[in-house]
Amino acid sequence: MQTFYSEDHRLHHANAELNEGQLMPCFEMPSRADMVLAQVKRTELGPISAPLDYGIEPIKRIHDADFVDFIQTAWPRWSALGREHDMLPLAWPMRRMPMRCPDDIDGQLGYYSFDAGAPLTANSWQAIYSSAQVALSAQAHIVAGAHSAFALCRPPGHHAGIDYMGGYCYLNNAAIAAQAMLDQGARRVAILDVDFHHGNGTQDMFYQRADVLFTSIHGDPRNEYPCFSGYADERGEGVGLGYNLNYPLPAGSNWDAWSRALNDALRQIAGFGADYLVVSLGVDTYLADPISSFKLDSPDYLTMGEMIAKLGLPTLFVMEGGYAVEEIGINAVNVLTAFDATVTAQGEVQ
Ligand code: SP5
Ligand code: ZN
Repeated sequence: MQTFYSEDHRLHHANAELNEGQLMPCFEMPSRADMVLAQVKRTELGPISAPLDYGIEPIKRIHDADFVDFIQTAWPRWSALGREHDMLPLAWPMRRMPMRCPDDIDGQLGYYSFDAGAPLTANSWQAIYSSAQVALSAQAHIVAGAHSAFALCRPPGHHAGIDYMGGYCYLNNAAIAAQAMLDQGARRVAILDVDFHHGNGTQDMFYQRADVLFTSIHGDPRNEYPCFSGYADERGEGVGLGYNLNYPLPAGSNWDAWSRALNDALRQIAGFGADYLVVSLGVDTYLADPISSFKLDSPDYLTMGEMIAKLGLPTLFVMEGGYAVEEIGINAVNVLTAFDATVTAQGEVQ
């Protein structure tokens, strides 16, 4: 399996995030991608390529243009005010307030985010943009005929919606890739989000559409971030009704419970008739993850890769969360090596 990766991810390294009422060092840090890349090399998963530049258009196919312009230009506006520390929002529009975009940078930060979990720094935009290009490049590899590809994206993307960032996410790499597949002739794309957190941003993108089936297995929003979406009764709207499938699971869920949800999601995906599968690959379901509460162990990720491979679909893996830095590489690459081994054993085209 070919990996796509950009060194630019290092340009995004924020100082602090708010967790349990305290500012603490960001869990989403550059060493995460380093650990995954090191494990890709160690297991000889396949070649590693730098991304090509597909420009801003494929990003604006799925994100609101004003939102993208805002992230791109936010830092110069911030630093012009003499501010040199990370950008964090201050206030958010709330129930019964008018949804009007203010002029002020602090107001706009709130308008274009849903939490304080997506700080922007001086060079974040370059990292964010390159992360999206990594997903687009891996996607192009699959559209050109490869059976699989791994987009080692950082920062991650699945919490970013049409016009908002949050949860360490700015541009929704998986959604951008899925849309690019459709724009090149795919009729249907399925997305399987296995990150511990609900992929609220990806759900937002495709909620009213029937050409993308979104499935997500995650911590129950009654107890877990992102707190306000991910319930099982969020099933899509209009023509999209029935094409959004959430599997909220209780804290402490182990492989038994988790894999039952996966089996069901895979059955739904098989019946959907997708041309491609995009996997939002978060490994924060791991038992030692510092911000999550599932109990998957490293060998479970092998079984996960095997089960996904049995769908027989050309599959794009997009890196999302995972904060047990020591094990993130082992767990993510376990999914990929087991996927490859299963495909080979089945005698499919590689
Ligand atoms: C991409 C990704 O995995 N983003 C995750 C962002 C999570 N940010 C908030 C973490 C809060 C952890 N504490 C929650 C305890 C819930 N009761
Ligand atoms: Zn996550």
